[in-house]
Amino acid sequence: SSGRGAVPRVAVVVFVIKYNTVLLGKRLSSIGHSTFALPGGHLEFGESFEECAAREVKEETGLDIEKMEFLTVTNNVIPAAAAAADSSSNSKTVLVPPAAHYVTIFVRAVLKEETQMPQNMEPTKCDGWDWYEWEHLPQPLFRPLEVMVQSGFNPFPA
Ligand code: 8DG
Ligand code: MG
Ligand code: MG
Repeated sequence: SSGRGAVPRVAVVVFVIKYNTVLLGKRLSSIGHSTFALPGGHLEFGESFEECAAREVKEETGLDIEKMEFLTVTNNVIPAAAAAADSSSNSKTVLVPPAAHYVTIFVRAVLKEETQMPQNMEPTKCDGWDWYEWEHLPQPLFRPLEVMVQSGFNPFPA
């Protein structure tokens, strides 16, 4: 939510790593609609990052993960679509509040059982999940993920 009284929220998102691939799904939510993103969601009161990662991945894909590891955190101020689309203004001044503001915790994890197949558990929020090679990521990526990839970030163990 945005506007008066809006506060930054904490999200935990997960690179589920299988060989040289990661799990991505095309978003159907209003924020980042039609872009490819990691499974993940809001940190709930009292949860650890690891618990949130496992819960969100289970809720969204049906997959059981393990070996959760913290990778990094980013600050994501997501502009309102109306502001982003406004090409009539030459000013860089933000005239409307951001659509959302997330402090996003990036975690990596692996499958408990390698034979598990992702299921589209929330079909109103996601078009479906699939594995993508890091060198052949689908486009467009969800903006916070795109920014990380562009910066050279790599989620795979060294
Ligand atoms: P919930 O009700 O299940 O808790 O939330 P959700 O519906 O699963 O939330 P979400 O939009 O999937 O994730 C929360 C926010 O996390 C999202 O709006 C922005 C931030 N976020 C990033 N990068 C990514 C990403 O790669 N994937 C996802 N799912 N969210 C991300 O900054
Ligand atoms: Mg969720
Ligand atoms: Mg989600």
